[in-house]
Amino acid sequence: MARRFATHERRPVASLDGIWDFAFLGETDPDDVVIDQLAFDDVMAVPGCFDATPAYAGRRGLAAYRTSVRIEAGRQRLVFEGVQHWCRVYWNGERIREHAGGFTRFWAETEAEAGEAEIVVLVDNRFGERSPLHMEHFDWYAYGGISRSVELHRLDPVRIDALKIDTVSVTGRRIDVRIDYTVDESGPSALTIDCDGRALLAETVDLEATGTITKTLEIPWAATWSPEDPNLSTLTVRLGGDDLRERFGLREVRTENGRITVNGEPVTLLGVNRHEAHPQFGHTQPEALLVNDVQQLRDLGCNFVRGSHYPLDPLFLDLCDEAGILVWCESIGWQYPVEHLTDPAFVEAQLAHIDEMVAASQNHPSIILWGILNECPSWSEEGRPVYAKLLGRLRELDSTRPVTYAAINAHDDKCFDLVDVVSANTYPGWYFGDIPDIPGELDRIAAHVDALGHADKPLIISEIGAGAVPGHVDQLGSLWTESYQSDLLDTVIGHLLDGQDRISGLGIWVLGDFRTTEQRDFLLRRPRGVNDKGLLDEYRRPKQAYRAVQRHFRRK
Ligand code: ADA
Repeated sequence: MARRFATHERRPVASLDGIWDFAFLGETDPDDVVIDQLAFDDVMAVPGCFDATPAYAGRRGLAAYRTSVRIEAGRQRLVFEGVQHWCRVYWNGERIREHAGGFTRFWAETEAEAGEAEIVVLVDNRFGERSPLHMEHFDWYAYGGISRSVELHRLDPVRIDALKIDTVSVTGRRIDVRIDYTVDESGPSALTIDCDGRALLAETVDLEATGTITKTLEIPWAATWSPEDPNLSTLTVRLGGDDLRERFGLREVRTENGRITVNGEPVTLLGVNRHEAHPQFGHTQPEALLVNDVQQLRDLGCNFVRGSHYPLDPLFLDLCDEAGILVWCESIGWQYPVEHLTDPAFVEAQLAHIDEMVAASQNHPSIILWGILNECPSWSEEGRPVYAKLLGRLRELDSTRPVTYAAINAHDDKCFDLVDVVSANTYPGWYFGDIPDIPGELDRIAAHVDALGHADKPLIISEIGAGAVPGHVDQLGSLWTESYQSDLLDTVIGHLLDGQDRISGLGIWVLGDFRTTEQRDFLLRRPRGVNDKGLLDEYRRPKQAYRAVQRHFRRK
């Protein structure tokens, strides 16, 4: 897929992005589909979301995608960057993989003869058992389709499956490198590691059927990555006939004395939440749109973005690495009820999703925080073990970054002891109370967190905002006007930047408007079927609040 660097030089990789054959099968059960009898009567863009296109707008059901490709004999790996929400993959009619949950990379493998291969993917965007991570009443529209890029890799008998690069010491310019591999036959193999074109290591290693190689290496020439000066390095690993390149930055993230530090310097996070949604493309993010979003983040003066509420497009993360924008990367979740959290199938699906999220994103220096389960029952006794389990998995996979979750009600939360960073979503002046009370409410949250014994943990207001119908104004500045939203955010940021020093992070809800299904009661109702708390409308046109936020952020 389009990245800002080539991930392979030796391994043959073909992009399968383009126009695929398509059939919408509606209510059909995937188990009833006879693959060679499918009638493909339409076409669809890959990547793309079929239910964002005019012909299938808002449709839920099963869809079939088909393409074909000429291949050389050998082991083939189909790499999917994201399919919404469930899929089953066929290679020349043979079922080779199922996957549930969008927004993360997974792959399907097979041995194949040379010639033409037909790939069929059944894609289901319905809610139900097959898709335990999705719910109909998320406050965003869960689009369906092969929403991110697809590649075909031809594999060597030696395969590098993952590469993790961690900074051990910024001043000592030392990194830890972990290489996970699989081989067809164990035995000796050549390993070389280069960084920024300079040879770091060349040796022969004895490979088991599957294993991990770890090395601590020095890169004396490498410059430090920081938000102000985001220097990047590229590591190339070659093992047997395979290779893998990853980009990284030398930097350390810690939490100390109630602050997040990057390379020892306390940072104040000033930014926004961001959904990957567009009225015409759904969750698919054309490159031009990603560049647009990063430009607007910079123009606003943001140094921080929260990926709400699922893992972000890898290319967006590349652009954040380059721009020095700090990222909160979060696994999928939105107000799941207690019954979800106590369902073992749900917990297993969350764990698999977290594994995939970390595997795909762990080398981005911009990611400084891992998050889980937005606004879920961290207030309940039943929820607590699930929070402990998922946060524990994150720590196990990556001990170099702090972990957090956004609490729906900080005053009633039971899991703050499990995180490194306490994060609170709050909507004073919108769902509760008047604008003049906003500073008071922010101070009360901070005092409560401290009283619970967490004064040493950084505190972030991970969401705050108000709805504004684009273009709507009146003399009163009433609810849903652009001026109401703008005044509210002006009060919030004014207080956070000048009225207190306990809260050191802000994620405004939200960068851009987006389509939603949330329609429960009066205030939750979304005019135009859109969550319109954006500083931009859904086509990225600024509202009044954009300028108000920009004024504050830029002076910092
Ligand atoms: C919540 C939630 C967001 C969005 C927001 C709102 O706090 O985390 O996803 O739904 O409220 O607009 O009400």
